[in-house]
Amino acid sequence: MTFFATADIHLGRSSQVGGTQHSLSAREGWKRFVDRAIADQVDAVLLSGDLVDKENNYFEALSALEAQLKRLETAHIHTVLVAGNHDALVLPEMMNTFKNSDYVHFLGVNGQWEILKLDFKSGKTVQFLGWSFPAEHVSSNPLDLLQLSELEIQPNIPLLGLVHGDITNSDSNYAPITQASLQRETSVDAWLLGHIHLPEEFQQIRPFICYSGSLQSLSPKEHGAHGFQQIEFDDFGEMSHEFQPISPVRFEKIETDISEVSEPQELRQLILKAVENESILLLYADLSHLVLDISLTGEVAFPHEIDGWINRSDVFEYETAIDGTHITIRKITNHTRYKADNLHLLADEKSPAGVLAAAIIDLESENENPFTKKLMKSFSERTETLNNASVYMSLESNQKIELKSSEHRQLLIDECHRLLSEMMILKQNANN
Ligand SMILES: [Mn+2]
Repeated sequence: MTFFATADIHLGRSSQVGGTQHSLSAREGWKRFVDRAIADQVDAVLLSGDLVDKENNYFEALSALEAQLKRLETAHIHTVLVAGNHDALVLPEMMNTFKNSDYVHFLGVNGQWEILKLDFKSGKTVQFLGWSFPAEHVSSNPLDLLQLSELEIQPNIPLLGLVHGDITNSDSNYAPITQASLQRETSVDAWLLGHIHLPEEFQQIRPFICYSGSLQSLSPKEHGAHGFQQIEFDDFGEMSHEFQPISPVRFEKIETDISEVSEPQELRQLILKAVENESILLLYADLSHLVLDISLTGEVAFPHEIDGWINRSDVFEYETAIDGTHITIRKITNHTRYKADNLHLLADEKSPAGVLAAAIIDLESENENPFTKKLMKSFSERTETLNNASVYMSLESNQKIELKSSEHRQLLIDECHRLLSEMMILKQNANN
């Protein structure tokens, strides 16, 4: 028996690649997923919430959802689904159309755990357990409400659980689920979670616990391969799973060391080589757009000049293709280090360059000195001010940029190297 499990389709949105392209809409991604389910003649499609992106584009989402659920119905493929925070209010309404359907099963309405037993055409039976968001915000763990003993679970029949919630943050307003509460339910074969858009597998032994991740990468934050989990049960009821990439878009970060570079042409060649070498490793059959963020690393004599080279070049116009996948560069970040003959010697000087050199040494070795302490403090205060600014208030927590202190440190190190290289060049010119 075969099931395709995914979540966070967000019908109504599109992947952020250049201008909006019809082929990269969530709606098209959902259709391709259903094409695949029908072609593979799976037994059921399992959807763990946020199928629809809030109430905007209601009719676009409704028609896209309906059209494909009807195709699945016609192909005698079951769909089991629950609501997430985005579609808590609209999904119950949309499901009215399928109230009497033998193939579409909306579980856990009003935040009540629900069990469904399905007999498949192969003669096998599988049980599904589901909980749906009753409102846009839920601040308690839905697993606390689960009483499996009251739900007439049958032993020795596979049991799959669908729930939307946040395993990453116990203070979340989006159903904070703990790993422990999922692990406790050992009669469940697999927990198929929705909400976090990056695919992740938390536990391989029973119960298998995973976020399938968003079906399609919608933004650069959703990096890596995206798709669905293929769940199989063999004749003995043994479960196996395999992640299947299907997203037409993949955002990826690659790194290239440019220590050897001394002029812009060499930098261009190194970037092209990195794109070519790394891209090959990232391709899969359904991928049409690979969008790269390139991180430049290494030690160079002039980190600040690299910024100028990048800004003056038209590298963002570059486009190539391998096996039908378009490859473009979205962003280049300069993480190069100032190549000092002796940073420690320089750090002993009382000059501004000396202060910077000492700051770099201490930031990199995670030591504190009064200057770096002040830098780190003021940096985190400013980030917090930005995050709490009223213009960003309406963003959801998963859309906000929350920098960890290790990332603060990294940004400060980059900036110190840039400043130091600028200073050293000025000093050199003054001496000449
Ligand atoms: Mn969600």
